[in-house]
Amino acid sequence: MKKTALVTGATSGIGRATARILAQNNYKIILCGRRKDRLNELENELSEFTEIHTLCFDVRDKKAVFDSINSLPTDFSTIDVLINNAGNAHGLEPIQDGNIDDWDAMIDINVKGLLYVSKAIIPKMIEQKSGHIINIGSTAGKEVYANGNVYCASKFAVDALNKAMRIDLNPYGIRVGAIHPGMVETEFSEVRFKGDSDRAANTYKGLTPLSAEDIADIIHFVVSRPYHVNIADLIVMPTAQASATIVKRES
Ligand code: NDP
Ligand code: 8X3
Repeated sequence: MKKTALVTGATSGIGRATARILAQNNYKIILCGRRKDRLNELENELSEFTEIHTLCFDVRDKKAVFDSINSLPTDFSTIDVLINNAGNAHGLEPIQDGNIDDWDAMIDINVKGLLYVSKAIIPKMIEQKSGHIINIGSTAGKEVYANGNVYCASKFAVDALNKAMRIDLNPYGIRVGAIHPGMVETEFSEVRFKGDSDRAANTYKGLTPLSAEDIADIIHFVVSRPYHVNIADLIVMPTAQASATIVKRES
């Protein structure tokens, strides 16, 4: 029987690439995001391969999260795989200059949003006595870097929640694991720098960053392991990156 995967942040970057690879590998997909036009576009594209359902909600909106997930039609209501991917960085300033709205956004989306979606789905997985949760963390959740402050804190929280979920859900046979990417060229830097494309492009100048497809490919590998195998924690960086701040760039 086909498995069903719910992907948050499916309208762009890592989430969209993951939805594509899973759709092409026989999963039914629930695509989530706020941009309805992009959800519709991707639904059209992927319907060639599999059954697709879209859910348009903001992960910060607790009620919308629960209403959306509870509205799933029966043929999509058994979620086998949850990809907790929606998230972003907002700003890159020293703590004393940080914008409080940016802080709220990162904590509300990357931490509380991930919790709301998980809380809406985990009881169903417990009932099913099966499920696989992939939390998208970051190297920023393993190592703090200058000006990363609140984004790093939000991803350290994802790292902690990933470990905590694995412990709490262990009695129910639910697999939980995190993937922590380094530099991946997506819309991430455009969002972080609020549409400043030059600054965004500079992030990846002189190196070959990871692509969204590189991470999606790994997510597909992780979710397609046999049931007794749980890849618990995986850090993936471009070859040019050795740590958050040590990056080899060609001039
Ligand atoms: P993108 O900006 O390309 O994609 C972010 C996705 O998150 C979009 O689909 C967006 O959809 C969704 N999203 C953002 N805010 C919300 C919200 N409030 N409610 C619902 N969905 C939301 O970035 P990436 O693909 O790079 O990022 C995906 C994940 O990977 C994030 O968690 C990020 O922190 C993590 N990551 C990224 C790295 C990178 O270098 N790119 C490295 C390490 C981790 P929409 O706007 O339609 O709602
Ligand atoms: C995204 C990677 O280096 O901007 O999580 O923190 S980084």
